[in-house]
Amino acid sequence: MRLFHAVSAVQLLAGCLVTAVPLDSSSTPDIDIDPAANPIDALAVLQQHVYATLEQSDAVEKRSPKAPKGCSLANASIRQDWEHLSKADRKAYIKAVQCLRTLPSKSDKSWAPAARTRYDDFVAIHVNLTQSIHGNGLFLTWHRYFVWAYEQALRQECGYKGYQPYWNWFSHTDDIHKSPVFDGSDTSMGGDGEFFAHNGSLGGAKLIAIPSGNGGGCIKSGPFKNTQANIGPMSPGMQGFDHLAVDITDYNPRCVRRDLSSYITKKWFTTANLLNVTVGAASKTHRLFWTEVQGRYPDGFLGLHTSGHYTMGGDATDLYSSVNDPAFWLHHAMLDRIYWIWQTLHPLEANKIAGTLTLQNKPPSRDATIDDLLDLGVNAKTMKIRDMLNTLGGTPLCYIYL
Ligand SMILES: *[C@@H]1O[C@H](CO)[C@@H](O)[C@H](O)[C@H]1NC(C)=O
Ligand SMILES: *[C@@H]1O[C@H](CO)[C@@H](O)[C@H](O)[C@H]1NC(C)=O
Ligand SMILES: *[C@@H]1O[C@H](CO)[C@@H](O)[C@H](O)[C@H]1NC(C)=O
Ligand SMILES: *[C@@H]1O[C@H](CO)[C@@H](O)[C@H](O)[C@H]1NC(C)=O
Ligand SMILES: [Cu+2]
Repeated sequence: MRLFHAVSAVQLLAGCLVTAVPLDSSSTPDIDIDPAANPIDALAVLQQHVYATLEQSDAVEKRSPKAPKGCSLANASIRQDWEHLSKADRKAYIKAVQCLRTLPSKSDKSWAPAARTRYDDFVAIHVNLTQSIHGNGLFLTWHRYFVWAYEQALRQECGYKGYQPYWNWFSHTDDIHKSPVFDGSDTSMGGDGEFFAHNGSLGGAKLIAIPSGNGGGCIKSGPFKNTQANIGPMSPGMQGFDHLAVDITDYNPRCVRRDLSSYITKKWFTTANLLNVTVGAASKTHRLFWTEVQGRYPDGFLGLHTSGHYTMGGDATDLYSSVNDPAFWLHHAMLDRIYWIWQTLHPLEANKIAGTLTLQNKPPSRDATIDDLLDLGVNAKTMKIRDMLNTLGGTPLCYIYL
């Protein structure tokens, strides 16, 4: 059965039968995973626990149904690992993304004159709101809604029949060039950039130096070879960009650049980091989870989220306009998956949020509440954080990860 394709290896590895996590448990769930396990296997064990927990809560809900919410485990859409999609399904996704990068923009021309395509509409709102959707209490739910709205646009405006796939960060960490997401084949999201001599990247508020890889220039192979960006870059972490854009009024057509980094994947996409945020010390409260996933830059720790951006390198290292890289969405779906795994395993913390309304609380602002609004501009109607806390909430979210 497809759901548990890794089941036998995983059960051996876990050394125990997978049982559902008690629903009223807020403390660290009792999941015993060998810290020496391969991170892909560790993640598969976590996934099984999550699925068992969801089945259990689904059963509880069926016994004492409240108001119908229009979404259940049985009819939720399923977001899958890029590697588990058939080649035909990958091509269908790629085709829809290329369609969005061709359709005309719907944004107000006086607000975002640099936005030319429907894809740019997503880049533009992200750039415009950068200071209020990162390093704060909106970060996880705003990006969850952002990915959802993009998935809707692919389906409704570009005829895509599937759902948003994710890039499993823990796969091909020894050599990211071998990942089916980045191998440059016609079923990838494009390969590395052309070689461009540069002096690495500075990540994590410019505190963490990352060595150059073998790229740095335009994506050189695959369906997104030389693909065009129109907005940004404003603040790239990679060195060597000649023109920096001011804002979304600054039309800057150019190719999307990459510098794939196995240095990052080997260093940070590890079992220890995965387990810490899902079942370990950093999983105990929402605040701990959120801060650990974002990174502890002064400690030299890039965190899972920023590591994904710096694995791609190039345009994806720009806090403002990283959306230009078409693999942005596969990365953010993976981040959302980790959030979903953590939420399911920590039900008493799952609906909490942490952080203020401003980036690293600069300038200082009040704490975010779950009634704060998530603005996606022309891409979707404004919703509250509370509507984005449950991927099976049905208003409008109704999906799980596999
Ligand atoms: C999904 O399942 C729920 C609960 O059984 C039901 O109320 C809802 O109508 C279903 N939604 C769709 C779109 O089938
Ligand atoms: C964002 O848009 C508002 C208008 O809606 C504008 O005043 C502001 O300067 C923009 N900021 C950036 C960084 O684009
Ligand atoms: C290259 O980057 C490193 C690390 O940030 C820095 O120490 C060095 O001065 C840089 N060299 C040049 C030539 O810019
Ligand atoms: C786990 O996360 C905690 C909380 O942020 C941190 O102090 C600790 O160093 C992390 N452990 C590992 C092994 O990374
Ligand atoms: Cu972002």
